[in-house]
Amino acid sequence: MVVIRWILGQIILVLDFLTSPKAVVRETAAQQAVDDVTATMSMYQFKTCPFCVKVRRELKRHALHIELRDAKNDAELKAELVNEGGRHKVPCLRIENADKSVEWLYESSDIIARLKSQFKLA
Ligand SMILES: N[C@@H](CCC(=O)N[C@@H](CS)C(=O)NCC(=O)O)C(=O)O
Repeated sequence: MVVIRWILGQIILVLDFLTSPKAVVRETAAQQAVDDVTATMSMYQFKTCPFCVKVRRELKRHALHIELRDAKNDAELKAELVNEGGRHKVPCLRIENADKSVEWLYESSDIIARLKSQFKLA
């Protein structure tokens, strides 16, 4: 089972690499404005999780530079996700608001919808 899962993971990574979307190019000031906001976000993820790949592709497509945190192999990050986010499930987007409150957003589709709405993306 572990071997099959590993093989499937590698296939996902190869397909993702081969079909990787092209990133949008913004003017420097516009990209900086987006980067300033995405600097307050991080995404807890597993490298080969298909739902994480789905979100990572959207991040790349829209040039959203969000820190990726390995919640599978890094015990500290995994504990952070479970204790603060509430579940060991990925992907999960951590958003630090201006008032320092923190949102933990689970579900790949909800994460993508939130980013599209926040950055007014098509
Ligand atoms: N419906 C969820 C599915 C996410 C999901 O099933 N993630 C798996 C990894 S692919 C997970 O976190 N499993 C928990 C675990 O392995 O501990 C989404 O779209 O984000």
